[in-house]
Amino acid sequence: MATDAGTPGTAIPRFPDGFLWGVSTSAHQIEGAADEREASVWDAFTAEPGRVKDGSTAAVACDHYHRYREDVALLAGLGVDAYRFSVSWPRVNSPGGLDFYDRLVDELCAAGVRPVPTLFHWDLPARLDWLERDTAARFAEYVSVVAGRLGDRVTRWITLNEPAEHTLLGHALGVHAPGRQLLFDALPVAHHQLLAHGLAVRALRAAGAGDIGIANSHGPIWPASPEQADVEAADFYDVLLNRLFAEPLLLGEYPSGLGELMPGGAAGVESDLEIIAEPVDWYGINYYAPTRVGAPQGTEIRFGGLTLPAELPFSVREIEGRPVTDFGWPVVPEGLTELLTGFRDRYGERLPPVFITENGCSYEGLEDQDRIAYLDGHIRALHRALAAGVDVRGYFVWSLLDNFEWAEGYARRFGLVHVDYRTLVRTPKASYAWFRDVLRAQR
Ligand code: IFM
Repeated sequence: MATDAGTPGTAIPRFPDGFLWGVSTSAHQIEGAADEREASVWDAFTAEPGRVKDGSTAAVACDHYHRYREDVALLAGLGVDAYRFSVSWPRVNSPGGLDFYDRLVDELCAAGVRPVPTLFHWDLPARLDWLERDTAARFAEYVSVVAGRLGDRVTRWITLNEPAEHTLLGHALGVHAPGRQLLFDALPVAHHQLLAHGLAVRALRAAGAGDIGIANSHGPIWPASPEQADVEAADFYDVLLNRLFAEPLLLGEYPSGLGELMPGGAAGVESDLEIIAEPVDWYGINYYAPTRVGAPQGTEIRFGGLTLPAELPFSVREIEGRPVTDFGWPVVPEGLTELLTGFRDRYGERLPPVFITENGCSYEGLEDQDRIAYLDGHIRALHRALAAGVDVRGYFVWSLLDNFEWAEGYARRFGLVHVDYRTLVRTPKASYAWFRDVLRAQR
């Protein structure tokens, strides 16, 4: 399939020397071995009937905990420079938990794959709560422990994964763990995660670590029409998804009006913002698709597997005329160029070098030509952003393996490698061979 960002089959343009190519996963989605760690909020959530569409849990998932050597061999075969995985806080709290990451990091280093751990990817220990400010301090303590153990071999760190989605899906809409439907009362969860990020940056630096970033989810927001009401609703959504999580970090301030809604009010969060804006070495962006937003329509909205309540001050509309993934997400490669050039224009010198820490799509099948077309189009779109002067240093595909896709269970397959959840056999898909060849051609 040809996309307007390029044609699969023609060579992908050359990226600069030193550009980092990788793949991503997260602990809860692949590790399994749930009985060998303390409980996370996701264990409690998935145990509740109806929370996960296929009724599944991540108790076994891909059993990566026991099969990590096989998975590292898959990474080596793919030829990636780096592997982004996450460290499970509940596992680190459990006997032998850190030993696992020690072994994984050793195995990666021996295979010539650089480990890039994310320190929080949604699997909060069940006894903690992001509504509590103290969780940020607990996070920094945990980060110090992990850095103390792995810091001799890990040179690049990611503090948090997608605090926006964790706030929105987990605490505002209740479709992810811990399942709260607080709508705008979920804002303290955003603030406490951002504070946790800043404290973690300080803890990592104190442990001698450099090269620190975050993986934030971002996308262009398209107004449903040029009508003022649609444009205003789109701007508001842009604040919630993009600016609320970028600006405290990059500018040391909340978008206008939001500081007042945070715990302690605008004056109360001022000193926290100094911590949150602790400089990072690079900025990670997870990109999947743009969102088209219009004025509220007074009815529930079904969108990408979500049901959004009618009382929200915006409505999410379909992007028409585009292919969609199995998840129903539109395939819009040029949205990545738009996002990156838009960020560069908006934040200028304040934007550090960027890494795309996630990009990918869910499709069934081993002959996954649709995934190849998606990745091909997005890698070309990324190259266009580079050519337009955006300082992008790396790109990670989501995901190495098919895995537990949160509230969707095992129904959505994002992997370059197929996993048979009955036998746990891994089978590289056509996209694995394609990405391997792309990487070879870049060497
Ligand atoms: O699987 C998720 C991942 O955990 C966070 N980013 C989006 C992916 C696809 O939904």
